[in-house]
Amino acid sequence: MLEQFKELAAAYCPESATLSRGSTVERRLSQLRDVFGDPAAVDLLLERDDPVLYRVMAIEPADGPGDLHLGLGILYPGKVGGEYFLTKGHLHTTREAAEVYIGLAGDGVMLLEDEAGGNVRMEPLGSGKLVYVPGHTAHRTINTGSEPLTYFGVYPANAGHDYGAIAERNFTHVVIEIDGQPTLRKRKDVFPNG
Ligand code: S6P
Ligand code: ZN
Repeated sequence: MLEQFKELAAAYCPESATLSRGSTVERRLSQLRDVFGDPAAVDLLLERDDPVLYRVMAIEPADGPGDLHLGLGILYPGKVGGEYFLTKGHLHTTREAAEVYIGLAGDGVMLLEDEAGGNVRMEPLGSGKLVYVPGHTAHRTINTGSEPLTYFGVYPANAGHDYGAIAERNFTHVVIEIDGQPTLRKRKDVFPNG
């Protein structure tokens, strides 16, 4: 596990915010079209370009279910339809599995929403910031700055990712810029049709 962590850290180049090796998942704007509140604004942007919004390099643990799983995320800056670039967001398949996010560089927030949708909050994630994601909590990363936001996610090896629930109903809140500040708002107040 320690060797794997070192391998992951060594593959990350802070200057270029890229990964030199490893299995990397890449998500482009077109793959998140319906995640954003204004898909028409996404389509307009897609006429010109389909940028990579984020990359995740994951290290699978070799030591079984008691081990930890590591993900290194790089979320690029940008906006579409008034929303910052963001990740799809997910719950863990093993709902009680928690996660710790360790911010490495950039500025951003995490949107946390318990499974029932009753407890919603936004927590800062950026260089030197830590975010604890309890079990049963949907989580999405949002880049609110002008540089790539990079972070480690550390979670139980048996956590798994459930994207289905979020794809069906999305988060109930969005983070948009108001008076220059990332601000949490109810989705239906910002995107009545979204
Ligand atoms: C995994 C961890 C992160 C995310 C990454 C991308 O549990 O939370 O590594 O995978 O932020 O987000 P998403 O929602 O597309 O997996
Ligand atoms: Zn997670």
